[in-house]
Amino acid sequence: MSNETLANLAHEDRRFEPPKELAEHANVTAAAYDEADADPEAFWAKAAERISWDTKWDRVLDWDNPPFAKWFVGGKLNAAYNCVDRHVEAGNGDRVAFHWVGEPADDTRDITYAQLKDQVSQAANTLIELGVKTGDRVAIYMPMIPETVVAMLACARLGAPHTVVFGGFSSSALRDRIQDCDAHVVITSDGGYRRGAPAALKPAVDEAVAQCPGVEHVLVVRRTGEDVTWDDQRDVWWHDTVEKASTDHTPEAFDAEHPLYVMYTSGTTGKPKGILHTTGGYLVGTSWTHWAVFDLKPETDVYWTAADIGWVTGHSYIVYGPLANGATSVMYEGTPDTPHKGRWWEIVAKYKVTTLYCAPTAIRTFMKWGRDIPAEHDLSSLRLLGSVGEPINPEAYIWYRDQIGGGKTPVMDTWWQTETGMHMISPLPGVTAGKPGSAMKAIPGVSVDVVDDDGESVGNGNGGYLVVTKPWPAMLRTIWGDDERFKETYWERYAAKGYYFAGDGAKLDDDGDIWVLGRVDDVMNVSGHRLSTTEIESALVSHPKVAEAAVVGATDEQSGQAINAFVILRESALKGGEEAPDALITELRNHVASEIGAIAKPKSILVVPELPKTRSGKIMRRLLRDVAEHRDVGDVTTLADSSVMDQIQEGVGKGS
Ligand code: 6R9
Repeated sequence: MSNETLANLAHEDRRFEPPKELAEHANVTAAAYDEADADPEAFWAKAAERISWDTKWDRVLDWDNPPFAKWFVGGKLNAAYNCVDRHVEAGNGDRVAFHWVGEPADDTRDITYAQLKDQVSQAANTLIELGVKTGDRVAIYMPMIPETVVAMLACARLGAPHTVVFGGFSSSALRDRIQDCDAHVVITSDGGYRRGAPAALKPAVDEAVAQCPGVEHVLVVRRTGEDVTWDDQRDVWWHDTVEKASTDHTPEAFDAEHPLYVMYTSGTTGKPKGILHTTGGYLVGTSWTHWAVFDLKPETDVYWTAADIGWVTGHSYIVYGPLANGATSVMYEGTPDTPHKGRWWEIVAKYKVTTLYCAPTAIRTFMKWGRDIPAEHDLSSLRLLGSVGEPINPEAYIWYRDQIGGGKTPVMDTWWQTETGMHMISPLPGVTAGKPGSAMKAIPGVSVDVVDDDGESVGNGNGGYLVVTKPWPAMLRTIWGDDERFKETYWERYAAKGYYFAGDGAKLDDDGDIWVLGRVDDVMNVSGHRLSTTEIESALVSHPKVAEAAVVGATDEQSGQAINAFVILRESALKGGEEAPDALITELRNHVASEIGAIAKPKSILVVPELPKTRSGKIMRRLLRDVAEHRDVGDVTTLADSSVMDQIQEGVGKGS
């Protein structure tokens, strides 16, 4: 990364000190960093005391055979017991675990820990009836309904690793995942609600399972009541089985390294990687970070991760972290604009949400819709905000803090991955003076660095590759069924140093704080200058007329790569309904030039109505690159809305 590029991002000099009141009562203070630095294993051993163990471990970390880690060796525990039973035993059975909000207005359910315990036990008893044994994999393909959490915990209770396949994935994606982990049971529903209408799921399961001879049973929740095709031998209704099963089930304790779940994520090749997480270390890592980074006070906080459970953020921060901590959470089924664009804020006001965790792409969408919409609701209960999934540009950070957080809430920009399982880089709310756009430092107990091609630290003021230098409790243990690929993908590049290669570029500013620049494959090389797509996107979004921007490097004969930008204009810039005039495009190009330098001026800027995004909110730049390079667009099955690409290509046709 050129120093010129780095200097440009570092001109952000706003700082936000922790609110005094929060700092005074914060769960974690600055001392945690020193304590963890002095002895990381002792630090994690102490964090592990927050979890209930059936048998205590006798060794914190076994790193004798890297990169295959074992945490809390010899320890035995049950994840579902930790998430549910122990809270009931502690007298908190009446506490609400989830305020569940369905998409249709007034379709809500509050579920207490005691009710959750009964339901999880019933589902576990049903899975046993269906032949599920410890170690068997179970696929879950569900909408955002409470039964999804119940299903996951029932699997965990039996030691049957679940693989949750995001409900927006196609039947072929589901089939590939079922086959890869050889699941014999699939849990699904007739459908869910999306944008005001039922969206079917069962037909995709039928299609997938037709090619999975190993699947013996499909357990189906009735959610929408729409007609479904039924196979009497194979399919069973949840309400005929789970809801009639016994609420008695004694959880068995499993080894700390017993597989908890497999979560598929895309890699650089076509075949998705099944990331394996195990029980003890994962629960310790997710529960500690959820408590520390969000300063969770289980008695008074109402916590909301506005993400899908089919994504790792949902696993770690809707299910395992919050439940292990006995938190009260909101869980919402639908989209932010159904039935109106103020839905989220209505939910925050109704449940007095204190902590909201979402992705920058959502924040930029709200920016586009305008501040008047959240302003209509009482958001004063919010005391902490979180961001995850991609770099948050300073403008979105400030808007989030000011318009949603009333200018008083700290913003936790959490960097982590499916592979890391838990937060790795983040401010701490009672300690860190936040800088908009920086994820700041590794959390206590985690060691990261920014290194060059040889694995040497680049030092403050420079950019390079983000690595994790020591094992951490919630780390992935392997890629399901493919130890070789696990070693190759993450550990080979810095084998000499024993570092985990995250695949992200980052820079250290003069204070040593980390600015994550995005995937290294998103780094462009334009006429020999290395430029980050994020940096140019950030410059575009800092223009008052731009709501959201995506930048890709398209192959260019002259410059190696040329910068192609796709922008969504703010509603206010669109007033009058005229087509984006050339003058605006020129204005935007000049704006980027003045923010970063002439070298960063996009070669083309296309105004689009939407950007292609995955369900987890990541912009699929690969598809935009196809457009920029005049190719047929590739696979669009993982898009949240596949019609977006048609709209964009229509725009290209018009030559706007
Ligand atoms: C949790 C999650 C991981 C990739 C990661 C990075 C990007 C996530 C980020 C961030 C900058 C943050 N990413 N959080 N980039 N700042 N706060 O998103 O997992 O879906 O596996 O994605 O997301 O590029 O490598 P996953």
